[in-house]
Amino acid sequence: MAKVRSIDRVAAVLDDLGLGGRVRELPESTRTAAEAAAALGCEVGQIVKSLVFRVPTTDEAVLVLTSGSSRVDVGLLAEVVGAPVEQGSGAFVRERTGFAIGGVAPVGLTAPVRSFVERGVLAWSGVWAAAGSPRTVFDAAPDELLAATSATVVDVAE
Ligand code: 5CA
Repeated sequence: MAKVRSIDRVAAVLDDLGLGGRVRELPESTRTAAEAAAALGCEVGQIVKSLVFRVPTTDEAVLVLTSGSSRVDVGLLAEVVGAPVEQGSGAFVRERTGFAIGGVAPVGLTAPVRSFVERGVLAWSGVWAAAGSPRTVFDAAPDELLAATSATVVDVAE
Protein backbone atom coordinates (compact mmCIF):
# COMPACT_ATOMS: atom_id res chain seq x y z
CA MET A 1 0.00 0.00 0.00
CA ALA A 2 1.31 3.47 -0.84
CA LYS A 3 2.42 5.51 2.14
CA VAL A 4 -0.05 8.30 2.84
CA ARG A 5 1.56 11.50 4.07
CA SER A 6 0.44 12.48 7.53
CA ILE A 7 -0.78 15.90 6.39
CA ASP A 8 -2.93 14.19 3.74
CA ARG A 9 -4.43 11.89 6.39
CA VAL A 10 -5.45 14.92 8.44
CA ALA A 11 -6.84 16.83 5.44
CA ALA A 12 -8.89 13.79 4.37
CA VAL A 13 -10.45 13.42 7.84
CA LEU A 14 -11.26 17.13 8.00
CA ASP A 15 -12.90 16.90 4.58
CA ASP A 16 -15.00 13.95 5.74
CA LEU A 17 -16.11 15.95 8.78
CA GLY A 18 -17.17 18.90 6.65
CA LEU A 19 -14.17 20.87 7.86
CA GLY A 20 -12.35 20.93 4.54
CA GLY A 21 -10.26 23.94 3.70
CA ARG A 22 -9.27 24.57 7.30
CA VAL A 23 -5.61 23.61 6.91
CA ARG A 24 -3.13 26.43 6.60
CA GLU A 25 0.52 26.01 5.71
CA LEU A 26 2.79 28.30 7.67
CA PRO A 27 5.91 29.94 6.25
CA GLU A 28 8.03 28.60 9.10
CA SER A 29 8.20 25.50 11.22
CA THR A 30 6.12 25.73 14.42
CA ARG A 31 7.10 22.88 16.69
CA THR A 32 5.86 24.58 19.83
CA ALA A 33 2.67 26.39 20.77
CA ALA A 34 4.60 29.66 21.23
CA GLU A 35 6.05 29.43 17.73
CA ALA A 36 2.66 28.62 16.25
CA ALA A 37 1.01 31.55 18.06
CA ALA A 38 3.70 33.93 16.83
CA ALA A 39 3.30 32.71 13.25
CA LEU A 40 -0.51 32.99 13.37
CA GLY A 41 -0.70 36.21 15.37
CA CYS A 42 -3.00 34.65 17.96
CA GLU A 43 -2.84 34.02 21.71
CA VAL A 44 -0.70 31.08 22.87
CA GLY A 45 -3.81 29.81 24.64
CA GLN A 46 -5.54 29.41 21.28
CA ILE A 47 -2.96 26.89 20.13
CA VAL A 48 -4.10 23.39 21.01
CA LYS A 49 -1.25 21.08 22.01
CA SER A 50 -1.85 17.45 21.06
CA LEU A 51 0.06 15.58 23.74
CA VAL A 52 0.53 11.82 23.72
CA PHE A 53 0.91 10.00 27.03
CA ARG A 54 1.62 6.33 27.70
CA VAL A 55 0.10 4.12 30.36
CA PRO A 56 3.09 1.96 31.36
CA THR A 57 0.99 -0.81 32.90
CA THR A 58 -0.98 -1.41 29.71
CA ASP A 59 1.16 0.27 27.02
CA GLU A 60 -1.99 2.19 26.03
CA ALA A 61 -1.62 5.59 24.36
CA VAL A 62 -3.71 8.54 25.54
CA LEU A 63 -4.11 11.79 23.64
CA VAL A 64 -4.74 15.00 25.56
CA LEU A 65 -5.65 18.21 23.77
CA THR A 66 -4.74 21.12 25.95
CA SER A 67 -4.40 24.86 25.60
CA GLY A 68 -0.96 26.12 24.63
CA SER A 69 -0.87 28.20 27.78
CA SER A 70 -1.39 25.29 30.17
CA ARG A 71 0.49 22.19 31.26
CA VAL A 72 -1.02 18.78 31.89
CA ASP A 73 -0.70 17.53 35.46
CA VAL A 74 0.14 13.83 35.04
CA GLY A 75 -1.23 13.10 38.50
CA LEU A 76 -4.65 14.47 37.54
CA LEU A 77 -4.51 12.66 34.20
CA ALA A 78 -3.64 9.42 36.00
CA GLU A 79 -6.79 9.80 38.11
CA VAL A 80 -8.89 10.22 34.96
CA VAL A 81 -7.23 7.27 33.22
CA GLY A 82 -7.19 5.09 36.31
CA ALA A 83 -3.49 4.26 36.09
CA PRO A 84 -0.17 6.12 36.15
CA VAL A 85 0.77 7.90 32.92
CA GLU A 86 4.02 9.19 31.48
CA GLN A 87 4.79 11.41 28.51
CA GLY A 88 5.24 9.28 25.40
CA SER A 89 8.66 9.12 23.76
CA GLY A 90 9.09 10.33 20.21
CA ALA A 91 9.18 6.75 18.98
CA PHE A 92 6.01 5.84 20.92
CA VAL A 93 4.20 8.91 19.59
CA ARG A 94 5.11 8.07 16.01
CA GLU A 95 4.22 4.39 16.41
CA ARG A 96 0.78 5.06 17.88
CA THR A 97 -0.28 8.13 15.93
CA GLY A 98 1.76 8.16 12.74
CA PHE A 99 2.86 11.71 13.56
CA ALA A 100 6.24 13.07 14.59
CA ILE A 101 6.37 15.27 17.69
CA GLY A 102 5.81 18.87 16.66
CA GLY A 103 3.17 17.87 14.13
CA VAL A 104 0.86 15.62 16.13
CA ALA A 105 -2.69 16.33 15.02
CA PRO A 106 -5.84 15.54 17.02
CA VAL A 107 -7.38 13.75 14.00
CA GLY A 108 -6.02 11.51 11.27
CA LEU A 109 -4.15 9.18 13.62
CA THR A 110 -3.12 5.86 12.08
CA ALA A 111 -5.07 4.02 14.81
CA PRO A 112 -7.70 5.17 17.31
CA VAL A 113 -6.35 6.59 20.57
CA ARG A 114 -8.42 7.36 23.68
CA SER A 115 -8.70 11.15 23.61
CA PHE A 116 -9.38 13.90 26.12
CA VAL A 117 -9.86 17.65 25.79
CA GLU A 118 -8.67 19.79 28.70
CA ARG A 119 -11.49 22.11 29.75
CA GLY A 120 -9.36 25.24 29.21
CA VAL A 121 -9.60 24.70 25.45
CA LEU A 122 -13.34 25.45 25.65
CA ALA A 123 -12.67 29.00 26.84
CA TRP A 124 -11.80 30.09 23.30
CA SER A 125 -14.24 30.64 20.44
CA GLY A 126 -11.66 29.41 17.96
CA VAL A 127 -8.43 27.44 18.29
CA TRP A 128 -5.65 26.10 16.09
CA ALA A 129 -4.17 22.61 16.15
CA ALA A 130 -1.31 20.96 14.30
CA ALA A 131 -2.39 19.32 11.07
CA GLY A 132 0.22 16.58 10.77
CA SER A 133 3.47 18.51 10.39
CA PRO A 134 5.27 21.34 12.19
CA ARG A 135 4.33 23.65 9.33
CA THR A 136 0.62 22.99 9.10
CA VAL A 137 -2.26 23.95 11.36
CA PHE A 138 -6.04 23.96 11.13
CA ASP A 139 -8.61 26.10 12.86
CA ALA A 140 -11.68 24.80 14.62
CA ALA A 141 -14.24 25.79 17.19
CA PRO A 142 -13.77 23.76 20.39
CA ASP A 143 -17.10 22.01 19.74
CA GLU A 144 -15.90 20.93 16.31
CA LEU A 145 -12.71 19.60 17.86
CA LEU A 146 -14.68 17.66 20.45
CA ALA A 147 -16.92 16.11 17.82
CA ALA A 148 -13.99 15.31 15.52
CA THR A 149 -12.04 13.51 18.23
CA SER A 150 -14.89 11.89 20.20
CA ALA A 151 -12.96 13.22 23.19
CA THR A 152 -14.10 13.55 26.77
CA VAL A 153 -13.70 16.92 28.51
CA VAL A 154 -11.47 16.67 31.57
CA ASP A 155 -9.85 18.98 34.15
CA VAL A 156 -6.19 17.99 34.07
CA ALA A 157 -4.37 21.33 33.79
CA GLU A 158 -1.75 22.15 36.41
N1 5CA B 1 3.16 22.44 15.98
C1 5CA B 1 3.02 22.80 17.37
C2 5CA B 1 1.86 23.74 17.60
S1 5CA B 1 0.32 23.15 17.04
C3 5CA B 1 2.88 21.53 18.18
O1 5CA B 1 2.80 20.43 17.66
N2 5CA B 1 2.82 21.71 19.52
S2 5CA B 1 2.56 20.50 20.55
O2 5CA B 1 2.49 21.13 21.82
O3 5CA B 1 1.44 19.73 20.18
O4 5CA B 1 3.82 19.58 20.47
C4 5CA B 1 4.96 19.90 21.18
C5 5CA B 1 4.94 19.07 22.45
O5 5CA B 1 5.62 17.85 22.19
C6 5CA B 1 5.67 19.65 23.64
O6 5CA B 1 4.82 20.46 24.40
C7 5CA B 1 6.05 18.41 24.42
O7 5CA B 1 5.05 18.05 25.34
C8 5CA B 1 6.14 17.34 23.37
N3 5CA B 1 7.54 16.97 23.20
C9 5CA B 1 8.53 17.72 22.70
N4 5CA B 1 9.70 17.05 22.69
C10 5CA B 1 9.43 15.82 23.19
C11 5CA B 1 10.20 14.65 23.42
N5 5CA B 1 11.50 14.58 23.15
N6 5CA B 1 9.57 13.56 23.93
C12 5CA B 1 8.24 13.59 24.19
N7 5CA B 1 7.48 14.68 24.00
C13 5CA B 1 8.05 15.78 23.51
